[in-house]
Amino acid sequence: MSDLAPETATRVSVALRAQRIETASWAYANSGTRFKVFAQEGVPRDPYEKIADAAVVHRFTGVAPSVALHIPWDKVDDYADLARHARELGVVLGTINANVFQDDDYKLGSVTNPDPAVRRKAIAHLIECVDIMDATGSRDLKLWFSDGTNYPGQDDVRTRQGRLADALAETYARLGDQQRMLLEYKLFEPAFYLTDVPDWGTAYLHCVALGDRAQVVIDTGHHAPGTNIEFIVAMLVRAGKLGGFDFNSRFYADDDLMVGSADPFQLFRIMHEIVLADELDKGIAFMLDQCHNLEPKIQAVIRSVLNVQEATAKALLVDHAALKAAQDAGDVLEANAVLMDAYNTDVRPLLRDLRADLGLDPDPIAAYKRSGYLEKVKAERVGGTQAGWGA
Ligand code: LRH
Ligand code: MN
Ligand code: MN
Repeated sequence: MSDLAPETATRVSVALRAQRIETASWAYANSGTRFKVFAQEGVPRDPYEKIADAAVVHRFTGVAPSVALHIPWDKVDDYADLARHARELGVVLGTINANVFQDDDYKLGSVTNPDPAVRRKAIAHLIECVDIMDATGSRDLKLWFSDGTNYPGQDDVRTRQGRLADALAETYARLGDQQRMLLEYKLFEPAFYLTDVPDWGTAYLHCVALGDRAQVVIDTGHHAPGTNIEFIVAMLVRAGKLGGFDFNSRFYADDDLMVGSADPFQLFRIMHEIVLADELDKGIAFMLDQCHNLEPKIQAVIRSVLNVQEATAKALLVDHAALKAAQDAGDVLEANAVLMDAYNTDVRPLLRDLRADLGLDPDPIAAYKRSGYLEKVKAERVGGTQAGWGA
């Protein structure tokens, strides 16, 4: 039992019940670094099996009912059938991620490539992804471009921005009324001198030019060390342009480690901005974008979902009235103490109660381990696939 006041526990539980965290198909497949992929036993051999693993995460956590796809990593003949398979397992297909970063043609860029034929190929893929969204019922198209240059003078900055804007506009025009475009930025990598969408300002400018259904996505691993990500959250929320998160943790660059593992306090600060703005259930997509190179994958995804849930619970415990009173009084230390009180609260008893109320095991990881699922798939699946990179 949690020792919070009953009204507080009820308020927090109601909000947590409504929270949705989307897992990523590629987290379940083999992945690695530029140097080595460590294959694991029992990993999915096709998109159908990735969705089966995602459904297991939802079964034990109760808050991860959708799974993002990455095209063409998750290419199938019949996407409506894949969506049916997901529904049968109790989940739905979520965000469609376009991959215009792996073909040889994209060496000098995809939608910003100097060659019009390559640009056409890339735009055709983006539009194909919207066709897939129609078949899967997905709301969001998430776009990350590896486009950039390695050397000063290699290509013209403004010309590339124009090509990018044209490609985004053509794709945006193809979206249905209920569909959104999420534009993801990343500081650097794989391009090292110039990246065409390196920061939230660039993404924001393109999204504003496109319209209401174009929104920025924040991948927590895509910033310089020391960046105040919660400030970016606040700015985008204020502008009505925060479409979602790709959650993960980093120490150095785009490490894609389990969210909340490197810096749980940062995750709390991010969720605090969301809760403070009352944006927890207003359409922002909370997605995981991680890979689990060393650790068992399904268990790691469960851990990640729980980490987001714990950070959210703590953010929901911040006493907003006390915070505002301290801020208005200019009481620096009291304002900080209000935040730290919430952060330092042990929310695990509350989460255990919540899960029991939902008919779930209070300890999802223990329940998953007891279920024998991993042993079963290790026996059944031979020759799992790689998510797509790191070979
Ligand atoms: C790029 C990125 C982007 C891709 C994913 C696999 O680093 O974060 O979201 O789609 O990784
Ligand atoms: Mn990402
Ligand atoms: Mn990334």
